[in-house]
Amino acid sequence: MHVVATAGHVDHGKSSLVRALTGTDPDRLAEEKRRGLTIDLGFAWAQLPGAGTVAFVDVPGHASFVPTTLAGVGPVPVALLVVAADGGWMPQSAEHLAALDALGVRHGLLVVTRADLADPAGALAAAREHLAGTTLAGVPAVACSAVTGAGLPELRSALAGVLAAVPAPPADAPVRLWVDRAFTVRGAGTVVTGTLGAGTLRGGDELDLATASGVRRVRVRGLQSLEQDVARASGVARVAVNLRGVERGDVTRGDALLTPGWSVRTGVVDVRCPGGRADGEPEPLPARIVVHAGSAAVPARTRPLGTDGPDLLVRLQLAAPLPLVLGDRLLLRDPTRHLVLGAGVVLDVRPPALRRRGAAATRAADLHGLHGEPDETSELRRRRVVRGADLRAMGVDVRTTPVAGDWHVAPGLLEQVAQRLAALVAEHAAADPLQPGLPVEEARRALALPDRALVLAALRPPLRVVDGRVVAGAAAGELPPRVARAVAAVLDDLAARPFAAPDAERLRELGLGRSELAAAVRAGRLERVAEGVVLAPGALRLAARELAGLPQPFTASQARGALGTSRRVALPLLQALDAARLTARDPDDRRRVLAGAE
Ligand SMILES: Nc1nc2c(ncn2[C@@H]2O[C@H](COP(=O)(O)OP(=O)(O)OP(=O)(O)O)[C@@H](O)[C@H]2O)c(=O)[nH]1
Ligand SMILES: [Mg+2]
Repeated sequence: MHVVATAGHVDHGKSSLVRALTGTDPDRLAEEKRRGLTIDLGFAWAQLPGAGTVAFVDVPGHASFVPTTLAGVGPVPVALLVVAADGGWMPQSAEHLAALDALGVRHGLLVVTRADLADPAGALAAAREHLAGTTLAGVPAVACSAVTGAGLPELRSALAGVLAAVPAPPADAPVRLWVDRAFTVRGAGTVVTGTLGAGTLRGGDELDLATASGVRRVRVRGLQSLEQDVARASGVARVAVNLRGVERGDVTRGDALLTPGWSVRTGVVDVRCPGGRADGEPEPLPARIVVHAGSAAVPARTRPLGTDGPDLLVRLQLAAPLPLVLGDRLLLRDPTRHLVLGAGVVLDVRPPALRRRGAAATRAADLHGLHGEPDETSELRRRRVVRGADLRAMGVDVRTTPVAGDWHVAPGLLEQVAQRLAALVAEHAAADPLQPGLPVEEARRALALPDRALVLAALRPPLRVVDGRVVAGAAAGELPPRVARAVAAVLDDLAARPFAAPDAERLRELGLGRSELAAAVRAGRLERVAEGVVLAPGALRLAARELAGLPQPFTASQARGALGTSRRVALPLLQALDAARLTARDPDDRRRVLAGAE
């Protein structure tokens, strides 16, 4: 199927032309028929030899209805620009052409109609001049009369030729159906219609319905195309979608049905306005404009960021969020002057806030050279770290593998982070050699990473994580030389009398305070028995072996004698042995060595 939209000034014969081509009057409303004026979008279709089924979206030409016109034209890839032979080029001829140009519509026909009323040559020549320099420059032109039928065969064959050159969009592309009508069908519920530009819709599909108030998951209950029930429809197509569980009041023109996880519903976008403004003036955009995307129209504030060659780089603050992807072409318009300002090509759907002075200029520099192609490498470079799901939502084809979880990072970033992490760990150790390492969370913050998993992904030997802290593996057993010397002296003392733990005075003399002892214990150089009581590594097992030589059970003072130590050490040592399940204490306070302990 092909979908073609009309365009052109009021009363120039658009609806008459659609009726002449399809046999159906696209003006459905009583008021339209009474006033002889199109007020709302009209739909009609026919088989066209050489082109198959062609559906027409007929738009109003009156200046008051331009938003409706754009809602119809927005998602349609082919246009019939209609100019009356007896009317000539008129304001909405110009406004509609500027809109088609901004939207990048390249396929179409110039139709000079009402050719039975005046010589079409003048209107044709004028229109050709206006088309020059737009996306529709050089399209075929046909003169005809909807009343006499003259020129219609030529029009049909020219249209078939144009349609043959329109590339078929990918059927497996994500779906974004901009709603152009929503209504209730008795017994079926809410139905929305639109022009499906690409991708495939199926009965039963789950989709996201994006509206001004939010996004909700909906299910396709039934599908029609051109009033026929269908199981599936692929773009380009006119479709009517019956939605389960959606009230008529929940959905309106400008809302969109989306493949879940694709497109970012955003209120802020950075755009490139190619070639400055459509009217050729180099001046910046007005502060307040209206942004048209698909069938949606929302007011927006503009903030100039800078320029890139002849292009403006602009931030748009949308009054209501729109579901957008990178590369979308927005139509920018000044409704007060009936002026199409041009296109805004979406460069970023999640731009950073502009807080500091000069942030706009920095941002413009970041956007230099970007044209909206959703390129993974360039997105990764600018964003450093981003979730794969977010990239896909922006319209990026994600090909790199995540480095941790769903996190993708800029090329080379992980190596930089790994180096920086090594430096941080070294700095941390230098600042306090007795500290057990840099907490992972602290490292995450210092490295400005969004997830601890990324810190772990950047660990390179000899770094490793012990108890939630990053330590340099080789250094883990090392102590500062001063502490190492003091510990060696303690171990010397203990070599002769392994259970005569150094007393407070000896420890003070050696400069071994609480944190030094803790570091020595962590490094596996001393064994902690109690606060301030340390022995050589393996002392507990050694004690259990000594005590196994006593008649069982034994008293604390027998144990003290056997171990050759003081009460200060023996009592906590026995408790430590109990805790380690090397000994067990009887109710009478005597102990026995447990089997396996010796
Ligand atoms: N003689 C003659 N009259 C025509 C021709 N095409 C349209 N008309 C008449 O021109 C008037 C406007 O035609 P429409 O088809 O309603 O024009 P339109 O462009 O759809 O108008 P809007 O939708 O309101 O913008 C009607 O009275 C038509 O009968 C034609 O080829 N020859
Ligand atoms: Mg009409």
